[in-house]
Parts: sequence; C-alpha cells; structure tokens
Amino acid sequence: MNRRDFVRLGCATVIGAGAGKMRPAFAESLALQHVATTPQRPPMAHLEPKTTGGAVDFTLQIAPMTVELAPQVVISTIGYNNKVPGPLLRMREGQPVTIGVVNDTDVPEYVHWHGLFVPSEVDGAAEEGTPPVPPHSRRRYQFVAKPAGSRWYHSHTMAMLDLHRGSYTGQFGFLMIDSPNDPGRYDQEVFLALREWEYFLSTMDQDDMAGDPNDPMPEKPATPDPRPNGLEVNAPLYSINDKMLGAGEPLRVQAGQRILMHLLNASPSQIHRLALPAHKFLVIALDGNPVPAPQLVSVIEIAPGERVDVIVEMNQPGVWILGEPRDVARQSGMGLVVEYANQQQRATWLPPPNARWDYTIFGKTAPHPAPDHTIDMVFEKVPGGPHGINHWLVNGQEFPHQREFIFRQGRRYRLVFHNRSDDAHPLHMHRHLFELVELNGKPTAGIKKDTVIVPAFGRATVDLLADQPGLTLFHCHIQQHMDFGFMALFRYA
Ligand SMILES: [Cu+2]
Repeated sequence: MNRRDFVRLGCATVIGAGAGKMRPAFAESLALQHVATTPQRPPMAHLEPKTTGGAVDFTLQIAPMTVELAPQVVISTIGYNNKVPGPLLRMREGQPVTIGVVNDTDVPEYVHWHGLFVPSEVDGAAEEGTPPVPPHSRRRYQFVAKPAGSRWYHSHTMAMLDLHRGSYTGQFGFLMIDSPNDPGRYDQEVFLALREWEYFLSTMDQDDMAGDPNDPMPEKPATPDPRPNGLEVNAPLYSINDKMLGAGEPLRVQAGQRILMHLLNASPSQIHRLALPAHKFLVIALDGNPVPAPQLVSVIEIAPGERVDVIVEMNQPGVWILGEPRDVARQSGMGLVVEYANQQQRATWLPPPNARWDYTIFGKTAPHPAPDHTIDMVFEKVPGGPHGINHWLVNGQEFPHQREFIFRQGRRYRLVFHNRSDDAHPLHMHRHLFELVELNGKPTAGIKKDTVIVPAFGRATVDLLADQPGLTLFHCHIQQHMDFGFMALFRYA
C-alpha cells in the first residue's frame, strides 16, 4: 500500500459517516510482515535525565511537534519535550518535587497530575484555582509525590469544538511514584499508552461505549429518549505510545520472563480493550493502587484516564500481537508486536475468549463502615444540543453548579453515580482516591480508584474520605463530555 492509498482510505473514514468498516487494514499488515530486526529503540518511555544547574527536578516543554505513527504516516500535534508520550517522570513516595513547565504555544495550558494528592493550586485545573502556564511563558509546579503507584500527567484545558487542544493533543505522559515496598519480581518493565489520532466529529457509534445488552442497567428509563444523538468524537488512527501496530520496534521478550506492563488509556474519547493471544494478564493494580485479589484475565478493559498494571508470564514462545480485539481498532493501529528471542515467524493474532471485564473480581468481601453522608449524582444526556453536540447534566444542570457539592473534612462520603445515559462514562475525582462499594448492584471492597467506568444505564457506588481540603473537580474523563457540562466542583465547607 503506498501513501496515497493509505491517505485515501483514511480520508474515506474521515468523511464517511458510519464508515467504520472502511478503515485501513494497514497497521495489521505491517505487523504481519514484521520480521526480527536490529533493536533501535524499546517501545516504552524512558527516564528523563534530571535537569541540573537549577532548582527543578524535571522540565516539561509544551510545543508543537510531529509524530511518525508509521512509515509515511506523520501527524502534527502538541507534546511534551518533543516526544509522545512525554518523558517518564519517576519519583519516590514522599519526595518533594519541582517541575518547570515551559509553554511554547499561543494558548494558556494546564498540566494535571492525575491520581496525586496535591493542593488545588498546583493540581492543574482552572476550576480549582490553579493558575495557567501563560502562552510563551513558564510556571513551576511544586508538590510532594504521593501516593505511590502508576500516575500520569496530561493537559487539562478545555477544548470544546477545537479537536487540536487539551487531551486531543499529545500532551500526556507517565508519572511513577515508587513505593518503599517491594513491587514483586519482574524482569522487564514497560509503559504502554493507548491513543487515537486525527480526531473528527461524526455520528458514528463507538462500539465499546454502548452498553452490553446483558448488563442489568438499573438506571434504564421505562421509555427511551427519542431525540437523535449528537456528534461524537472519533478517530481513524490508533497507536500504542507513538507507533501504530507493526510500525515500531517489537517488545522483545525471553521465555520465562515476567513482564510488568503499566497500561494507560490516554485517549480523550474511547474505552479500549487489550488481549495477548496464548497469554493471560495478572492484574495487580488498578489506577496504580494494588488490588486485594490479583486475578488472571484474558482481556483488559481500560477507559480514558484509567491505568491497569499487569504481570505477563512469557511462557508461549512465538511472535504475537498484543492488540485490541475489535478488528477495526487493531487494523487502525491499536497493537504492539511481542517477539520472543530467536523467533522469526509472522506475528499472530487470535481472537480472545469472549471475556467480560468486571472490576469486582479484584476486590474482597468486607463490610464498609457506614458513611456520614450519601450524595446522589444523576447524569443525563441532552442529545444533539447546541452545535449538534450532546450536552450533559449533573443533577439536572450543566456545569457550573452553585455550591451544590460540599465536603466536610474528616467525614466519610458515599457517592452514588446514576448513569441515566446510553454511554459508559469514566468518572474521575481529582486529588482523592475512592473505594468501590458496588457496581450495578454487585458489592465489592478494597478496590481503590480515581476513575471508574459507570456502564450505560448503570450505577456505581463509591466511598471517599474527605481528607484533602481544597476545591476538587469531578468530571467524566471523556473530553467532549467534560467540556459540554459533565463536571462538578466539590468544596470543603
Ligand atoms: Cu462521559
């Protein structure tokens, strides 16, 4: 396939509403052609050398850049330090850190430290009162690194209808806070961020956002909303880190190795799934927090904002495609070749068993102490509102609300998320962790997260201890939903 063919296919996807089947099988053909070559660059981010001569521990420079997703597939975006993902920021738990951010763009920017307990003034959200990094200027973020685990950082600007701003750009990276506790034995550690590129608006359905018809759907209304759905964000190109499937160096492994994979969904719009034929993933942490009951699964599901840490035992020598089970996603680039030493064959993909993702299997059975307060949050869609975009209501109103959500320090809150819409939403609470109590009526305990998928017409209940005074933003991690109303601000009284 030459470039013109590829571009034509790509454009056909862009302009053809409902043209999901027309996406290029380019990426998978690259993977299938893959043969062992000389290693050039491992498929993971690397530790950025500490900046010397100044008082900063890390520097992030926000600037326009290009990304070669595959040979002759080059896109332009905005990134950190001219790389996607940005540099891996690695720190010790409890370490005071200073991060210098240089903004070489024409618009104000915010860097959000996702999953960290940091003050509102440095959390990187305008709604919480963090000052911006002005255009062509710089600002320092200072905080103490906590809690330990897989965190990340990303732009937190509003994008609205501009699909070249905020989390639609390459402004994201891994942030690891190392714990003094032993993470267990592994032979290789890799960081894999899932992404799409070249976003556009369309009426195309996103397969993975709709509800599973077998779900209980406790929030489903008796009569469906007859209004036509608005435009959604979609994308023709997918990648893991900065490469489409088959275009980058494979992940090189040896039989008998244990690979620690830090998975991140850095997408502004789509839930993704991942499988590795003939292998299973031992899920050890969700959103960076160790789970009470690590379990082996065949398929990982990961929503925008979420992280899943897994160990994979390399015990099936061959050359395999770690990829998304949806053919169109894998063929558009969502995958990575995993190559055992001394194996030369073509990369193999096999569809995984039809496994459902269920957070609760990683939990334990334990009673939850009664909360001091329960806050019900009802989420509704206004289909095809202004600009043909869906708008979102939290308890009947688009953001901003008037002092609606109050925390008192030291109190325990139970939040009940009622999703009265036909999409799944990854709901994120800034500056806090919550514990999953119930998902669609199924109880669990011990699972600590900062982002939780509430399935279409589903219900999730979480418990939270209000112990981080300061304004606290809550929102759906799908950028378009957040921009068009799906946010709430919690204030400490
Ligand atoms: Cu949403």
